[in-house]
Amino acid sequence: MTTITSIPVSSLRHAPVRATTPETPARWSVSEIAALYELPFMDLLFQAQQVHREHFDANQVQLSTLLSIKTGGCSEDCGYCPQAATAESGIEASKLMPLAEVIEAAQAAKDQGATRFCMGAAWRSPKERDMERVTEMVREVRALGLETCMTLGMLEAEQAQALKDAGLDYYNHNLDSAPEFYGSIISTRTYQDRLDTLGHVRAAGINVCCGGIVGMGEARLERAGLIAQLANLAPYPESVPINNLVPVAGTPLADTPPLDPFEFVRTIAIARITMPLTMVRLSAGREQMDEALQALCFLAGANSIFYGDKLLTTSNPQADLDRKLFTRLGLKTQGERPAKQPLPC
Ligand code: SAM
Ligand code: DTB
Ligand code: SF4
Repeated sequence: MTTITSIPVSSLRHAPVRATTPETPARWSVSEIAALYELPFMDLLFQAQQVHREHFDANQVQLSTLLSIKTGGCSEDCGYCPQAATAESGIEASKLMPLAEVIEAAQAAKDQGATRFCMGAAWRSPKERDMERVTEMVREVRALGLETCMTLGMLEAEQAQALKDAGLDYYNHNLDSAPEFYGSIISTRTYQDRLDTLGHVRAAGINVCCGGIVGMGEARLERAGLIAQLANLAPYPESVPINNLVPVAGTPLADTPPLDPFEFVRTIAIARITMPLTMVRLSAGREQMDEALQALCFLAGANSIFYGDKLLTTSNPQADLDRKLFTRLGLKTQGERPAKQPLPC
């Protein structure tokens, strides 16, 4: 097993050796990342855009579509989540979705232009009887010519290996926040539990998708702490979803004041600078953003989104609105030529 441990802030205060490969990532101290947050907004975005252009086509986005294959009734107590059994969100617990429905949704996502299909389950961790069914889903979705991603909660080493054997491309498991803030949001699993799962996923040879949520009432230093944890994973994740809290009625975080939108953009920019080769995904919260703010997120280095009218249980911008936005911005999607620029009116 690959053991990953959370890094104490004190051990990170040395000068970083900058490197651009995930295998030899730069070591980022929390204070260095906090200093990036303090930069004038324009300087930060300029730096992020430079890093972005060194490694990516700045006019291209990758599209992943989500499907909740098992919704609600979760035994965990994540304070942001409408699917926790303890949340009074009105979400009914459902059983694991039949394979045929999953395939149908995956085909529809492909037809809309998604290249990756991400299946999420409201579990603490999958049970043995679930493994056969989820591995079958991976095989069938892959057979459609889509990349596959799953997010099923904590995994043991053998479960990660079984998913790898079925052909799983990515596993999503988020650190969610800085270790110092984590305990005020979740009590039913530890930060180390999450790092252990990431270790099993990495050891099985599955690409790691790992990010977090901002706007949960954390301090700027704690946002910096989350980015430090992600950027100092060796290798750092191939894919980093940055979620803006979607405040859902009936959850403990329902009344959290919204984060300053520029602080969200800063977080995207800093993820790009500290993890130059990762796909930075502009994730939950897009429905609450206007198009200009989303464009700023792309300028800051986001190059992937969740695409499709629904996230897991909450809504996401309509796919046709996203396509219109791509056209207006001249963004092309993975495997596509640049969208034609509209004439200025
Ligand atoms: N149950 C699995 C687990 O937690 O590991 C997988 C599904 S869980 C819903 C996936 C991720 O969605 C969470 O780790 C969290 O980062 C994100 N998420 C859940 N509710 C959210 C919300 N209200 N706003 C933003 N992100 C949210
Ligand atoms: C991730 O980081 N964000 C996605 C995906 N990974 C699974 C989930 C967002 C969920 C938002 C709340 C909901 O729709 O239930
Ligand atoms: Fe359960 Fe995942 Fe929601 Fe936590 S985030 S309550 S583990 S579904």
